[in-house]
Amino acid sequence: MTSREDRERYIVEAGYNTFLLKSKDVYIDLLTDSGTSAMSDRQWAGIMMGDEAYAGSENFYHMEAAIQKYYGYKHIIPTHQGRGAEHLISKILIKPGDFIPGNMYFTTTRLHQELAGGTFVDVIVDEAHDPESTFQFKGNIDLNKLENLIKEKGADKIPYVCMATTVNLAGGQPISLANLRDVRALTHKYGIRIVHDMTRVAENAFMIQQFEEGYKNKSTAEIVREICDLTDAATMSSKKDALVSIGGFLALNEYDVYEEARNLVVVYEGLHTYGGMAGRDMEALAIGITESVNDDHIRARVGQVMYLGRKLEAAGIPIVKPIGTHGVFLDAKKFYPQLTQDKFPAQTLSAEIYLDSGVRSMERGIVSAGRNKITGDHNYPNLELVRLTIPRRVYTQAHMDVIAESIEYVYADREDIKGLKMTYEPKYLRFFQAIFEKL
Ligand code: P71
Repeated sequence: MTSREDRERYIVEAGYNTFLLKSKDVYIDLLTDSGTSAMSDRQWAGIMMGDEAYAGSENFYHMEAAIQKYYGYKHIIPTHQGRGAEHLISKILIKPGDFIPGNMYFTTTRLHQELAGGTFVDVIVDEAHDPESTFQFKGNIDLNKLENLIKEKGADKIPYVCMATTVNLAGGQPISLANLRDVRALTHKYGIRIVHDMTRVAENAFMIQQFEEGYKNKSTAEIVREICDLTDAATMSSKKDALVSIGGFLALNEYDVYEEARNLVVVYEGLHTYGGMAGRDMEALAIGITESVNDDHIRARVGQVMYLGRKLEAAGIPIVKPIGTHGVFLDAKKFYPQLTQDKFPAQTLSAEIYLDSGVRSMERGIVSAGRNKITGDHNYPNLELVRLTIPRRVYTQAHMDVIAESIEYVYADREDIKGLKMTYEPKYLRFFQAIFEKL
């Protein structure tokens, strides 16, 4: 624990950017659920069985078998984490001038699409951009937006649709299977692939089980498989759903694309049987995948997020509705209506929460959205959010109570807040390293 006085110093030294705080100065760490979950006794036992051979490690085959069994994809390329897989698939499938529709952007995903010469186009349903809308499947793709784009640009300019389960920047919102089946039918009609960002697929499957008609008697594992079977390829950051500290993969059903990826991975990541992962980490992943689709685990995981969300809702704090699966997202525009978006309301709020209690959160608003690659202006996203992200199997309900109490204090003190100005801005993914000063 730290004192308020300590934290005043630390946040200035970190340039009001929670990415730049030292972890030792953080009390409850809600920056991300990425690589921060606790591994089980079985996973730690698996770590001891690492086969660190350069080529053909036994652990690779265990990981490959788990992916094929639970997710059903045919060919697997390990990568150091999700963005390694995004890099490879973007390089292989995107030509300069192409368009990549997706259910809302993700920072690293869109950047790799742009670096490959493509342009990301958001085709998520309008409800996803409205924090007040209680529509249950805000991750859904708007079929009219997608078909209009295909007609306007031509199917040959669209190498794939990028479909995420769940949608991180919308607030951890799920897609429904009914919607995915419609997207599948439409993309078949035009001969377009679906590439699945399956980073939080088990959490999405759980929401389908709870809220989509016809799924309450299906297991999370069965629903996960049904989602994957409707897609052609997948990128995975195993650091989330799959309960490991590091790792990812690219999964493919088309042999030709696999062959190219298997060749390219040796340039950027490592040999195709380790791709940047240690043998022991591939073993932990094989076991983590099995645990991630366990119904009791996923109910407890999402249940804890819901617990925090309901508490904040009951206290009248403006949050994104419905409550998502990996965190609770605070609506910074409503929290600080006095701040225009260029005063970085969400960045300001995440700093104020840290100052109050040492709870670390993440900005997901104008700083994360970056600049328009043609005009150079800030992108002004409708969603200006602070994410309180819950790591899996780490914190107790008592921690959730402390977090809620702190947010209530910060909310009570909201009136005097003046916002921030950015004094240093890196070229890529600026939110990681940008520096701010108090206005
Ligand atoms: C999260 C992260 C980690 C992160 C990444 C970028 C900025 C801040 C934090 C990573 C994801 C993700 C989705 C849906 C791909 C990646 C990249 N999320 N897709 O939420 O959520 O995976 O980090 O393993 O490279 O904190 P990677």
